[in-house]
Amino acid sequence: MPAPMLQEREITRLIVEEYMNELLANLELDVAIVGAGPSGLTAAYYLASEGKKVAIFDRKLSIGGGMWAGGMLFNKIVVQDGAREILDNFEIKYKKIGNYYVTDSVHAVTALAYHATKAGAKVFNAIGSEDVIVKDGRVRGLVINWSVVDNLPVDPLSVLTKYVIDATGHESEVIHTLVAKNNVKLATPSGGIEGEQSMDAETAERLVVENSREVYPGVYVTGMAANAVFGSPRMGPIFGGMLLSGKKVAMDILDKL
Ligand code: 48H
Repeated sequence: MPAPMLQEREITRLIVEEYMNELLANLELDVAIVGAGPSGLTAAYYLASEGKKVAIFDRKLSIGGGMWAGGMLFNKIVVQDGAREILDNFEIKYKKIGNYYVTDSVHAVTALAYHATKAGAKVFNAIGSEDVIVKDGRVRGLVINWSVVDNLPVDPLSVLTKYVIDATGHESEVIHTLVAKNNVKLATPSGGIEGEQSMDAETAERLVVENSREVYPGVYVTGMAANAVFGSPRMGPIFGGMLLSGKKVAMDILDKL
């Protein structure tokens, strides 16, 4: 009998071998991004486009964060004029209505993910970050674990990185863990986490770009996490700030690498 063209053992071997090769190749990074929402994907694209070694870890199986849902599950998003160039960089189609650009959220998420990964960023989905490595007053690595083991006593693994970006959205999880476990002072007015304020789209969109910066040696905040850490308002379903914020942290880190 001739050997079958498709062999289960070979399919399994290819998946295991290729995944492990990629994991091994990403144990030392230029930038580890936690969270594959709009800000994390945008930062990944601009960093990877300059040849930097970038991996994004998202604890969910599907990436895109809060962008899929548009506003209240109406899957459209609104972007302001200042971020139109970024829409164009990602080849995102939009409709211009007055000063606003309206696009489909599913189209926008898939375009961000396509261009970030095409530029060379590696997405590890279903892997969460549960801690960081801190040595000599600087974050130097990320502690990662399968998100499906959430309630099991499974020790994590770690990756070394020159920079970590907290792109975890409202929860700003990387910074919360950093502050909870270490006696650290952040580059915020109080030295701690200021906490997110109620909605004010105009102020929030302006401040989210300003707030997108290094908040402790080796860690940047971007997107909603930046406003949560620096005590600024939420903005509702306008997404230009997320894109501009991701680009801003990427450019700041590129200056240092
Ligand atoms: C791995 C993690 C972990 C972890 C979380 O929420 P996101 O979409 O984040 P942003 O900041 O890029 O975009 C925010 C936007 O979606 C939003 O919520 C807005 C504009 N709100 C305004 C308003 O008024 O409500 O994505 C964060 C991602 C998600 O995919 C999470 O699964 C992931 O981070 N994540 N991944 N390890 N510890 N924590």
